[in-house]
Amino acid sequence: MKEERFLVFGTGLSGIAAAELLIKEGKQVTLYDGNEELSVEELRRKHPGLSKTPVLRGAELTGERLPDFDIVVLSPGVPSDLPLVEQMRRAGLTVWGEIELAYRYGKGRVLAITGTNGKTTTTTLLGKIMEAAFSDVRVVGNIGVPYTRMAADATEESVIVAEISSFQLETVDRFCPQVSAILNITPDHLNRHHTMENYIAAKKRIAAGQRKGQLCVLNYEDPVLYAFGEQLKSSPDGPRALYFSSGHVLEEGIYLEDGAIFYRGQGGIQKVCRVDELQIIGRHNYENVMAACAMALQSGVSLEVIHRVLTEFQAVEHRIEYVTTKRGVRFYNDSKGTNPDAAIQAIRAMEWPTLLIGGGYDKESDYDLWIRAFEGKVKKLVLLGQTREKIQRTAMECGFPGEDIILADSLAEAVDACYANAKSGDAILLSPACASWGMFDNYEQRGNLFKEMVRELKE
Ligand code: UMA
Repeated sequence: MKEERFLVFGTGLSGIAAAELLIKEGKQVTLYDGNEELSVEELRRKHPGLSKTPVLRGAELTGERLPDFDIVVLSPGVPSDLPLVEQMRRAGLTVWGEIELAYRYGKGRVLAITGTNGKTTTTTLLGKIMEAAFSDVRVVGNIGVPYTRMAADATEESVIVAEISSFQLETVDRFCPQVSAILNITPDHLNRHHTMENYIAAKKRIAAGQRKGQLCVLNYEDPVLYAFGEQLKSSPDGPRALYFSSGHVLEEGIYLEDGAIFYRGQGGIQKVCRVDELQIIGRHNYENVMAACAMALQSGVSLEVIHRVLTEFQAVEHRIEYVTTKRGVRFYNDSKGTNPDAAIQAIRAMEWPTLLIGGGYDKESDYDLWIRAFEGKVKKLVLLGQTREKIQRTAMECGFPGEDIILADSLAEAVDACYANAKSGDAILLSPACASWGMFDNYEQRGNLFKEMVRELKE
């Protein structure tokens, strides 16, 4: 196949990095963006390495021009069934995504993670574990650092830890990670993939190029992924499937039992860690931890190194972030819980009787699903901001006892009310289900203030 003339579709993070990689490789490159308004001058100013690269916008790319190219590299945001892309295929162009391009030009061992939720946490954690064990580790992909940017100077010794989205998987071909993982699959991005079947098929492509001797880590509790694992097990030339489970003790794999994570392989059962040694909480996070551990163990990292990194690993700031423990009461900052969906995840993650601070700016959300997710765990609901009465009404309609609701006029008052009502073994969680505006500039300011107040509380 001729591989000389490339058309890079999209001039965002991914397209720019792809074009720069191809230029470094001495290829002939043209950039294309569907946005007619794109300022070519600004693009060239920001990326001087592309000063001589032709740029086409919108209708400037006509059917007659397509034979000028051999390969089109799609940015993840460009749907692979776009009529223009279909036209390119008909004109004989090979369609690659940026992941395929980076894989073909890059070197090193690739560990790749996909899934609907938890990708970023798992990728970040695995990156840290691998960094503790290997000298050249690159954390790339959907996480925000294009894989193509890291591909050119990677060596055989490099370890590439890649977060891969379903968008990116639509256009892989030979991409072949040494170890892959699919964390979970629930409906998402259906406007792009049209059907759940297409979305699942895209996710499974992470393992499509894998062969015998390689590994695919899958969630035993997810029926689609369990079935996929069994299918892999019955195909002799495909990768080996290894499960992680938060609900079952496995004969082989990594699982949660009695508050600890165990790995069971050929050498018997080994304890990885107790979950109370972790600084991230919630079943969804234990699943992320198990997936990252399985991938690291299969890559030859010792349990000792894994244990050290696991116990040091912190949640993303303001997202179910552990703050401190005082008088036996644990404090969590989930100021980033600015909508009911995010706040539901946070309350689900609480494994203790919880005093919950909620409320804020009114985005006209419905709060009933959030209240129902309390499932008897919330001892006191402390409400503030514009939405406090609205949430109070919804809570009482949903059967939450009115006497356990406290209306506060400030965050300081809310923190004090929680602390006064908490006893050892409880948790205090700031997870407002609302934006911070009206009382704060942004959720970061709200979360930082909460942490400051908590640190000042007397033991
Ligand atoms: N464009 C077109 N035609 C289209 C669509 C886009 O011309 O039909 C052009 C736009 O005008 C724009 C460019 O393409 O100039 C944008 O490309 P892009 O949307 O692929 O964005 P990038 O900046 O290249 O970022 C992409 C990923 N974006 C998407 O998947 C939408 C980033 O993931 C990723 O971090 C980055 O590559 C590096 O690999 C973001 C994301 O939202 C974080 N991902 C989704 C998610 O996590 O849910 C999947």
